Amino acid sequence: MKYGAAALGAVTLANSGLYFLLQQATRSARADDEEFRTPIRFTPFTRALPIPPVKQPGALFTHRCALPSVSGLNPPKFYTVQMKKATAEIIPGHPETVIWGYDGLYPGPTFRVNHNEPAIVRFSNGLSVNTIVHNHGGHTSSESDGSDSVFPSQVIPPTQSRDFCYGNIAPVNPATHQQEISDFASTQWYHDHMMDLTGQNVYMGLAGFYLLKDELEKGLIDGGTLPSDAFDVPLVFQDRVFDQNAQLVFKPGANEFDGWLGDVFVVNGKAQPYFNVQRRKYRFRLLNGSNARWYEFQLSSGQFLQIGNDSWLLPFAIPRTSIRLGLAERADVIIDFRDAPGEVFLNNILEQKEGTGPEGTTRPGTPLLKFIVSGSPVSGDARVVSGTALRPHTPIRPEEIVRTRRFVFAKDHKWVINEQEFDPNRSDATPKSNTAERWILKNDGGGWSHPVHLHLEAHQIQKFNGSAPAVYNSFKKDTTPLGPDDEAEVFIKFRTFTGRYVFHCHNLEHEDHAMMAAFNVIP
Ligand SMILES: [Cu+2]
Repeated sequence: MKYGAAALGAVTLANSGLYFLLQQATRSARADDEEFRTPIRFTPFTRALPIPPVKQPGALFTHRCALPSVSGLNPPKFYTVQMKKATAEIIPGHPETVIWGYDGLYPGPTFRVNHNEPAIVRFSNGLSVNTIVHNHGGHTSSESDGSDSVFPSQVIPPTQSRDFCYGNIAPVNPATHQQEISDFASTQWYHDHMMDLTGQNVYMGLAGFYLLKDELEKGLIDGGTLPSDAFDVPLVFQDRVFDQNAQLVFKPGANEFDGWLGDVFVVNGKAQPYFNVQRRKYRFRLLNGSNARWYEFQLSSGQFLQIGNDSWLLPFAIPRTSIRLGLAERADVIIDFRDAPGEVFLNNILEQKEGTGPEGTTRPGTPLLKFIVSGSPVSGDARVVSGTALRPHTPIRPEEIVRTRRFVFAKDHKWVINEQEFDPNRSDATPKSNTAERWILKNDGGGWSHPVHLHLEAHQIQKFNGSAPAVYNSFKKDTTPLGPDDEAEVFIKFRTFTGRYVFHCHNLEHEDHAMMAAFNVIP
């Protein structure tokens, strides 16, 4: 017994559905412990990859959302999403797994929305726990950002609903009052962000894609540079543990909240699925939606052509042999199957035995997804190749910086930033609207890895451990992964909205315990 009942007693758990699992926990939850291995065996690549349905707008309703005051906004579209329990077949042959899903789906439905077309989404909570929704990578007003409990009025108690207002705009340049189209986002994802419960709520299934498109991206697609929506596939990668009844097991307190790892690899809610593809280029939005597991993706044949990083298209397409994603990071990639063999595996070559962070790489690694390639190469395929121009990048320049702040991520008795636990009533930074700042993000080491996510705005990595970042990381990011002792210097500009937001480690167990801080953008 490495950790006994005392440690487990500290678990914040407002939900009875998982309580019986906690009662079973009497030992450390290291991923290599026999007790926490899924006892169910299955044959991988026997189930098709699920593609989450596209969320359809519905009838308009009375709301209290304040739409952003920018010119050119179209009338909003209205959506209603019900959070509820359902059963799903995650492991082949076991349709009885209880999940918590947006619209009862795991992952949730995919939003596909357009620039200047606001989405007003009414989220109703049919679960027995508090929830709140964050649209990750979104440029969203403070009232609708879902920045944890810094806005208690956005918390959705059971049986209640709240409206979230997504402007689907780019940040506004204060000099011209025009939107900065260079900063318009593509690949966001929405997920739960409820203080103390985020790890549990996301693990149980509360996550989905939120994909945006503007005139520039539409031009790239309609003009034949990028694949059309039919060949644009979101892929969320997660790891899960199941008990003998195929129910999800979540016991983060058993390993001192280092981070909860699973031993079953799940893509779009299915354990190790296959995907039938034509001989053409596909666009995939790779998302690390795990609680604590990092991935490094590599193909068994061929390579990736990266066209986007986190939410934003890159200025030009960059070939990548492998792509590492920390928690919540995304990579928007093209895979070209025209000359591929009949089977291509997407492998995870990163080893990780503890929730603290990843270890070394191993090849060929673990196959997560099998592509079955058939037919003849299509004609008139998407033209994107290495170096193809995509979205222009407007850098934040050093002469714009008005202030430097330093944030140290470390472990005290809890996970802390600058030696303080999260307090939703405290603002740890008060940047002025329409100014840019330099933030130093430092991991104080100890063997832990912390992917740091800043809400509201993209940031630009200037230096990573004193050097220029890799080219694919040198434009816009919303999450910067820090390994042990790493230090990133980032520039961030605060535009369009004032008010309170959070930044935090995106290892969800670290975030819940309590590696998060609030900033308040002041006029
Ligand atoms: Cu962390």
